[in-house]
Amino acid sequence: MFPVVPLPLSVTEADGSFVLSDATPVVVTDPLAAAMAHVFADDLAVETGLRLDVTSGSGAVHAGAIVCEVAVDDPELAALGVPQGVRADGRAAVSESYALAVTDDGVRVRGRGAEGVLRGLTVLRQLLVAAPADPETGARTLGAVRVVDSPRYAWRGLSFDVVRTFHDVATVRRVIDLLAMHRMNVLHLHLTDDQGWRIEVPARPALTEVGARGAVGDRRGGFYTVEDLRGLVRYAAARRVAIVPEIDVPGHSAAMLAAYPELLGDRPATAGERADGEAGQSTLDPDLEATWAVLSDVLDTVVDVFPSRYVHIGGDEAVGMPDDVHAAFVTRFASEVVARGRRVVGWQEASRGLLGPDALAQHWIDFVPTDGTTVDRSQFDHVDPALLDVLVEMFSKAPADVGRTLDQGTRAIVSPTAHAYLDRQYSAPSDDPAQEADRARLGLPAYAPGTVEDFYSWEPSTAVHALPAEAVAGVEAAIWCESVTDARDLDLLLLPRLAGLAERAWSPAGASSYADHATRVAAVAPAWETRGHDWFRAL
Ligand code: TNX
Repeated sequence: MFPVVPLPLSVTEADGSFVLSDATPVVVTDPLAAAMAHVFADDLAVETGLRLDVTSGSGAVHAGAIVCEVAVDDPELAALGVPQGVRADGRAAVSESYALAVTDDGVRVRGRGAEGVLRGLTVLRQLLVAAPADPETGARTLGAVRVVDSPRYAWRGLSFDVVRTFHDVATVRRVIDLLAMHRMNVLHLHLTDDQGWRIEVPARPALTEVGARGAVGDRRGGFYTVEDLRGLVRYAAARRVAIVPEIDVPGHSAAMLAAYPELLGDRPATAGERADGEAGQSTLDPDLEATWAVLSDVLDTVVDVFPSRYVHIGGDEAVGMPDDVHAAFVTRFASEVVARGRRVVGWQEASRGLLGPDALAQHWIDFVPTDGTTVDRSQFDHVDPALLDVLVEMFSKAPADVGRTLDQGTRAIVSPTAHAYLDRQYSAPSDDPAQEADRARLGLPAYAPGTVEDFYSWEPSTAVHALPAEAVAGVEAAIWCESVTDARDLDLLLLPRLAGLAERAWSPAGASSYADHATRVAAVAPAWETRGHDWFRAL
């Protein structure tokens, strides 16, 4: 068992070993790799207690060290080919490739880009967490091994709802740490929704003064200042995680409408923040220029704060909005993003507007029949009957989104709810009886409960009906927080299933069985625990 998640592309174990101690230096031959080495040394100290010094040096022999090099033209790494899809930060998709060698002489990490060095060092961390430690010195013995690795998909993300429950900056950092630990590279921040507006927009203080007050139920509201967000962007970038900000319009916009009630125009809908967690029925009026004036200020802040190549425009569940009005809204908002030099991501419903070949559509709706038969209404038992007709009508249109996506040359991020929505209840008990109460509480009751394996044993290239493998640009999990009240709840839904998702996105199809994956997850979980994360004990 190789104690690493996701499983690397190629692992060759050999004879020999290397003992790593506080005296082992990390030698970097490239200034770009130095930042990566510092992040590694800090994380390693947290997870193992080992404190390593980072020094710069040449690529020559450094016996007894961890040598980090960037090797853009390395033939072995070049031969690995190109990961599928796009990088959210616009960097070359190949640059996460790396080779890691542990021999009797030391450790060598060669990345095709600086991020390859980081990914390789992250694998080294997991090996060290699992390696036997000398009880006196803390030194750890690594078996000789050679790893050559590259991700399957270039975009490996998590969509994180910070609206239904407001998560503070420290919690967001911890989520970034978890993503980086599992070699994921996108944090999609769902910053706006019916129950709250979470991004400060200096030109429009009402958005947060009014729109950020609430959350679901009586949970406290909150928002991130521009400085908070800049700090998170830096923190994530140091771990080669891109933050993709989402402004979710024209539906899910009740918090924005609470701040600017006049933007509702004459739509037949209810304004005001919804505290109950259901999708609001209020949508923005696209005929009002004031709508676009506010959104223009919002996007100016978004592109100022987030360097990400992509901006997520939402576009989902515009309950009650006529199709043509929704499509025209998405088209115009998307063009506003493009006018600011960025590319567009939208939920799959956004494909009903004009997105084009540079954009991505995030396909998630997997609970409607694709054969033209009617939607099973019983699965929406929990929904307010007054809303049900409108929801069923809306979801009935979802199967046609695939054709609309492909016809425009738009590629897809796949997030099918059955395999990627982490706010799904656990169907099997935890090994820890104390977690049974959590199991009953956590996850949306609207979804059928799922196993941990459901998040591992699926195939992204065929998961969306009628979507061809080559149209898949990436894989994203999602954690919606209607049922999540605090950071511990968040942990229990993220872990261990995020690890399954991460491996699905990184490792080749069929590279490992679920049983082997589960054993490896158990081997990496001590690092979660050392970092203070609880996790749902069901592997
Ligand atoms: C649907 S997924 C939504 C969210 C909810 C989620 C609950 C999507 C694009 N919209 O507003 O939180 O279901 O799983």
